[in-house]
Amino acid sequence: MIFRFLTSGESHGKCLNAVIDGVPAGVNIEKEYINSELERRQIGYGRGGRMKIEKDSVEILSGVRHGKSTGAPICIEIKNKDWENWNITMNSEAVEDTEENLKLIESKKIINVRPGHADYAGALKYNQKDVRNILERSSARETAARVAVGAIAKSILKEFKIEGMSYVEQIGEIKTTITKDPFEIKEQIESNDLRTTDKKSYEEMKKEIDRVKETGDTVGGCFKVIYKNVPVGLGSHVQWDKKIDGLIAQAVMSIQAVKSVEIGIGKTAAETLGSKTHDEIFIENNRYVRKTNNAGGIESGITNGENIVITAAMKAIPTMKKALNSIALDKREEVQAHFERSDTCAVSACAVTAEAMVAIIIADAMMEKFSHDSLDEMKNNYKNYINMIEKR
Ligand code: EPS
Repeated sequence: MIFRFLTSGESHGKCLNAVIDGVPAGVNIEKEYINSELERRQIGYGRGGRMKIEKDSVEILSGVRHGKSTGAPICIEIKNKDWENWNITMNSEAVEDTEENLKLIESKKIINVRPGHADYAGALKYNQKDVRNILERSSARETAARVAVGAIAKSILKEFKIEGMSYVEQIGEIKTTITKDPFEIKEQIESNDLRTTDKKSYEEMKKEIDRVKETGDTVGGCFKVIYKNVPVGLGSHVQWDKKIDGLIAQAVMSIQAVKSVEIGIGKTAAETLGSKTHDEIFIENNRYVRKTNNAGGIESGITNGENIVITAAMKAIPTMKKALNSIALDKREEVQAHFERSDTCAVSACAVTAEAMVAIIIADAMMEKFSHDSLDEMKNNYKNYINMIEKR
């Protein structure tokens, strides 16, 4: 990968960070734009009390000068406002062992693992007595850093008019279907706090979240991510690790609580005959056109110029008031799983994170194909390539 990044930070730690390497010199990197993306992730009917505390905002610490990338690694930081309530429990240094401090730290210790979370396997793998040491990093709070990184990837894509969007397609069993080009209703999607497509679905989904919340349960759902104006020829058929569908699937599946990722018609392909699966090619006004996009813009691991269409499913969050049967680690006792403040539903936030992850994969593939030292060089190479393929 050329566009590489790592994140660090705990859910109730001081901050989240990311170091991003490979961004070409000369890209406009605007703090306001990154913050607007962070805000999109924070909105969401069904989110818990934490979102009322946080107002995510990024600090750019390196790699950007007067609003433009220099080609050097970019370091970003997002402060956790909730840190002020956790600075004793989560401090990186030893805290004074007063009775009050010890009592507080003990009260935040977790041994009752939550089925479905990283708690059990993580505590065993890292040999941790306090499951908080696993919970803090496995928390989806980390996705704020990914969205900030995704905003930087999107800033590169903007230069090539590549545009993405996402929407919530399903909450629990409530589904929405759209017949229109989703880009045409982008504003409508962005203007409701579930990021879904129409008023009727919105009201039904909201009702479902309220109902689930009342019972102390949680609910998941499905979302779509779509990118348009992606050129033909990103990714490759020649090696397994160059196939862009595989890279996208890994990137989206890596988001906390995502359980499936489909491209194009996805698993429906199993029951669809070849004649109805593959997108036929025609010539209209001297251009190659397709009337369907069942492939979701990718054939044999290479983008084919159609919209990239991804559907992913997010499971219901495993932190539940209606606690599940579980065990207390090291005590070998059956107990009720741990509960602390959490979200009832975070599908709309997950969709924004997935949009960011896909932007990262597409930006990386663009840089691999068109070089990445400077934006100017990248643009020249892009132009030459487009001229070349337009003659075919
Ligand atoms: C999360 C639990 C909740 C969420 C959090 C993810 O946090 P808390 O335990 O502090 O209430 O709100 O999500 C975020 C903080 C965020 O920014 O998305 C979890 O356990 O994954």
